Amino acid sequence: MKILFIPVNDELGVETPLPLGLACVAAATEKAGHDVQLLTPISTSDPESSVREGIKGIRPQVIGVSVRNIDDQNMQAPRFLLEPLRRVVAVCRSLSGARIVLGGAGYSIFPESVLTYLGADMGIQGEGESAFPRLLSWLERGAEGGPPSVYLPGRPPAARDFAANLDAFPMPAPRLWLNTVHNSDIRVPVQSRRGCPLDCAYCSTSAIEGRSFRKRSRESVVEWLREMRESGFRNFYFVDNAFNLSPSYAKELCREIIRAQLDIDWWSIVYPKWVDVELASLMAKAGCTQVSLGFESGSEPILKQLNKRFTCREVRAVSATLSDAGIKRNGFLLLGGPAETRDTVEESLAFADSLDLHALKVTVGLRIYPNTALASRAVAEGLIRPDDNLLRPRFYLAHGLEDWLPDRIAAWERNPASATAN
Ligand code: B12
Ligand code: SF4
Repeated sequence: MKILFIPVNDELGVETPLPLGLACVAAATEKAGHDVQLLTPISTSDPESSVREGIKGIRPQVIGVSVRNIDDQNMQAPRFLLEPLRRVVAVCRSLSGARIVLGGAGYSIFPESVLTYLGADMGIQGEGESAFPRLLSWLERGAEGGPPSVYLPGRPPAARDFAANLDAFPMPAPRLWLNTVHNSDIRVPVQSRRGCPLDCAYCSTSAIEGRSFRKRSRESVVEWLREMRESGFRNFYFVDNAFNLSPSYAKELCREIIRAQLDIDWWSIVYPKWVDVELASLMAKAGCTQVSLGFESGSEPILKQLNKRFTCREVRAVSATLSDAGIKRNGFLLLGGPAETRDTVEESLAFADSLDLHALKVTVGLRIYPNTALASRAVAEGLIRPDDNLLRPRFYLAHGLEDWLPDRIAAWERNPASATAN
C-alpha cells in the first residue's frame, strides 16, 4: 500500500523535536513492503500546501498522523494544541479519500477522546511498529474479521503491543527522515529503552510506553549512532525516560559508545538515584555533556507524595557526582502538588539553589493525566469530576497556594537569590 506519514510542528516557540517515533513506524512499514513517504513536520497554521504536495507525490491509501503534544502543560496560560491539529485532519480529508490513522505520545494518553475530537478513522495506542503494518494487512484483506490493536470510533480496542525485545524493530535510516534536515548541529533523538516501572503519581508514561522495561541491544544502538555520525550528525538526545535505568545497561552502553570512538555529544534524562562515580565518568567519556535532572521537589514529604523513590540526599549526591564528571545538570521543580505548602515550596527553592545547577525550570501546578494517582486524588478532593476525560488540560494546585505560588515563582525568577525569602 501507499502510505503518507505526517508529523506536525506545534509551533510552541521552541525547536520542534525531529519526529523519531513516526520515523520508527515508517521504517517498520517500509520493511513490511509498503511504499512510504514521511513529510517534514508541517506547520499547523498553514497545513494545506504541504499536505497537498505530499498527497500529490504518493497518492496515499492511508495517512498516518502523529499526535505528540496535547497541550504545553503550562497552568498559567495553557495552550490546547488539538484545535490546529483538527484542521490538519480536515485538510487531509478534503484532499484525499485515504484512511486517516492517529498515533503518538499524546494520542496514546487519550486514545478515545483524541480520536473523537480529531475526527480521524482509527488510532493506535503505544508503539506503532508492529500494530501499524498489521493494520495495513487487515485493510488489504478488506477489513474482514476483527481489527488488530486499533481504536475505532465507538468500538473497544483489541489488546495493545509491547515488544519484549526492541531489536525486533528497524531503526530509521537517515534517508527516511533526515535527508531534508540541513542543520547538522540539530540534536537527533535516539532511543535505547522503553517503558518505566517507577510509577510517579502524576506521570502519563505508562499509557505511552507501558510499565515494563524493554531495551535494544547496545550494539544496535551504537551501530545506528555510527550511521547517523557518518551522515554528518554529531549531537544526540537520548529520549529514554531515565538513561540510568538500569545502571548496568547504561554502563555497558557507554562502554560500547567509547569503544566505537564516535566522537559524539549527547544529552539525556537522569533519575536522581543510582548514579555512581563509575557511571558518571563513563557517561562523560562517551560524550554526555548535559542531563535533565527531574528531582521535582526538595522536600522529603512532597517527594513521597509524588511517589519518588529517592531522597534529597540522593539528589544532592547524584548532582555532585555528575558535576564532578563535568556534566551540566538542568534541574526541574514541579510545585503545587498534593500536600505542598508555602514552607515546602521555600524548602524546594532553597534546595535547588544549593545544587549549583546549570539551569532550573520551575513548573507551577501539575497537569492531571487519566489513570494516575494524581487524578484519583483530584477526584477525591472534588477538583475534577470523575467523568472528566482530562483532554482539555486540568491542573492540580494545592489548596491555599492558588494566588501565592505563581507570584512567588515570578518573584523568584526575577531574583533567584530570594530563594529563602517568604
Ligand atoms: C524526550 C522528550 C522531550 C524532549 C525531546 C528531545 C528530542 N530532541 O527529541 C524535549 C525535552 C525537547 C521535550 C519537549 C517537550 N515535551 Co516532551 N517528551 C519527551 C519524552 C520523554 C519522549 C519522546 C520520545 O522521543 N519518544 C520516543 C519515540 C520513539 O516514541 P513516540 O514518539 O511515542 O513514538 C512511538 C509511538 O507513540 C507510536 N507513534 C508515534 N507517532 C505515530 C504515528 C502513527 C500514525 C502511529 C500509528 C503510531 C505512532 O510509535 C512510535 C514508535 O514506537 C515524552 C514522554 C514519553 N515517554 O513519550 C515527552 C512528551 C511527549 N513531552 C511532552 C510535552 C508536553 C513536551 C513539551 C510541550 C514541554 C514544554 N512545555 O516545553 C515540549 C514540546 C516540544 C515540541 N516542540 O514539540 C508530553 C506530551 C503530552 C502533552 N501533555 O501534550 C510527553 C508525553 C510527556 C508527558 N508529560 O507525559 N520532550
Ligand atoms: S521516572 Fe519519569 S517516566 Fe518514570 S514514572 Fe517517574 S516521571 Fe514517569
